[in-house]
Amino acid sequence: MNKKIYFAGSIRGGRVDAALYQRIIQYIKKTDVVLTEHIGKSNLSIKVRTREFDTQIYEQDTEWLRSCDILIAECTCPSLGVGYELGYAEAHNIPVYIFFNKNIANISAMLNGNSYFTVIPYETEECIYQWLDRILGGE
Ligand code: 6IA
Repeated sequence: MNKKIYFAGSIRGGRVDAALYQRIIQYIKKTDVVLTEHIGKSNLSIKVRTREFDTQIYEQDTEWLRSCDILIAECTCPSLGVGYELGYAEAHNIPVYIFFNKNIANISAMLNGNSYFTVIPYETEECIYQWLDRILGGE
């Protein structure tokens, strides 16, 4: 209960799964705190901004990463930013869970081959929620 969760999902990598991110965030929020609620917003701007604007995002996100209890990533839609966040979390000893829909995508060998990460291939969305119960329940 009340764990701080950093949810990672693609933004400039593509917003095809934005509605799924939103449902996952709402599910986590029933019991815990999501630091990155904006990831699920349907109207999130993916337009490239100034370097200064992106610096603020980087500083805020890495601060949240350092302070979170768990990183949960949905990686069906590949994203450079999410890949970076996964490595950053590993470097800071944050537990990392990576979901991807195995009927739609393959996962990078750099994630699947790293035993630090818990990689969870799923076929139905319901599987995600069953896993979240285990992860958040601390089993
Ligand atoms: O390379 P990507 O853009 O797909 O990287 C996505 C990941 O980087 C997400 O998991 C976020 O944590 C982080 N990220 C990328 N862009 C933003 C962002 N943009 N805001 C916060 N985190 C971001 C500005 C949106 C703003 C207009 C509300």
